[in-house]
Amino acid sequence: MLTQVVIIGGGPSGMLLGQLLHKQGIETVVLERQTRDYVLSRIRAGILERGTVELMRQAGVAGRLDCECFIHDGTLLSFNNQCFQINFRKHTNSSVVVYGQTELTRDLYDDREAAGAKIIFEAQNVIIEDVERGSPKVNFNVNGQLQSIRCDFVAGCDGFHGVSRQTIPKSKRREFEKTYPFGWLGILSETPPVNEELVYAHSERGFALCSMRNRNLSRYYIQCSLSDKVKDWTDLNFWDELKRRIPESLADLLVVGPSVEKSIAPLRSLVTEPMQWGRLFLCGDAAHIVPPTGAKGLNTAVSDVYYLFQGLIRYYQDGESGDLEKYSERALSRVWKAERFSWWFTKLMHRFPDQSEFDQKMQQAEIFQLRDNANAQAVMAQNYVGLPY
Ligand code: RFL
Ligand code: PHB
Repeated sequence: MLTQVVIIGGGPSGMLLGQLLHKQGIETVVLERQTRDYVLSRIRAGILERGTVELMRQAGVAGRLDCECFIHDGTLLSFNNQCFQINFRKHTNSSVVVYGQTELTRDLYDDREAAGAKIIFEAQNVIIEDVERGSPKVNFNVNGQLQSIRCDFVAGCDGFHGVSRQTIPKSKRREFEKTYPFGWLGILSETPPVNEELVYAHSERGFALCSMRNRNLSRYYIQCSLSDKVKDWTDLNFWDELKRRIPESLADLLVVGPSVEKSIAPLRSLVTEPMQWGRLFLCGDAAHIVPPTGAKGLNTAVSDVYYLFQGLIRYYQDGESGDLEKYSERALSRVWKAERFSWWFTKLMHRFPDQSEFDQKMQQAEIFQLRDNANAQAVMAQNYVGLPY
């Protein structure tokens, strides 16, 4: 098989890159390890920056998103029983939208299928070769048969557990990592959201987040111990704990119901440098991870897609490889800003096991600074709605 760009990974970054390239007449093959149903059953991001929405529009796949998304002009922050708003619109003249990653990925799958562009599900044992010189070759197994594709470039969009990052020799890459001593236990429930805007809650019992997907689908998270198991958390325990962590006025309004999904995710910050090795380019979670507190993971994956798309377009349309050579530098410059914001917001809102009373007072002082200081609010709002590309 022969193509222009092989995209490893059919998550949101791989699918969006594929769609953008397809619209410009550049041929791609997407290799996805899982089935379509499996990918679409993973509950992940819920908040999209404006830049993400714009790129979906540019790819011609924002029809349903534009109709069904919810625009959020601000978010609530709470400290124990006190609650205040960070107003995005006032400070940035911008907003974010609520639209689930699952739905975004479904839209991208539907469009790719309608366009007849190639996607191979259940592609096993992907091996990437010859990226340093000549044309790369990607080998994989499907239905027990070995196949290979020759191409001009490989986009490694295969997430944190993928093969692309590992393909870059250890001597050619550096990883900067921080793990956090807690995880997030999340549930999805077919109940109306407790509040119109998201609520990020700092409490003595740990962090909690009230989010949503639509008018009758809520997503809630609580900080949990890394040793906790999903089966140990009954729905009843979850709701009880959530109520204790959010302001009483909201706890009184909380509508509870059976969970339709429940999972635990560890929190991690990770950046790989550089994000390119020869003709292999890393995109999204394959290159970097943020803790979910700032809602930056998917949005940063999308900004990588933007820079890589620009580079590939210049190459194919103008014969210029300069933008491709600058890909890693450009992407990383924005990645580190998102990493900083996610790390800062995570440190501010969670209880740490080894935290002193002094540390707690510092968190409190900083949260009150956010409450009282318009400049601090503006910085938070600018980062939350997304820094420019
Ligand atoms: P993905 O989504 O992991 O997709 C990678 C795809 O590659 C496939 N794959 C392979 N395919 C072929 N061969 C291999 N060897 C392969 N290895 C893996 C996988 O099956 C998969 O389909 O990476 P991508 O596309 O870079 O997208 C990144 C986002 O998924 C991620 O950053 C976000 O979900 C993070 N995130 C959030 N981001 C936001 O911007 N806003 C949010 O509100 C938000 N909330 C979250 C989140 C992540 C969470 N978890 C579970 C970590 C909330 C949570 C709880
Ligand atoms: C979500 O709705 O899943 C969500 C929203 C905001 C975050 C993280 C996750 O910061």
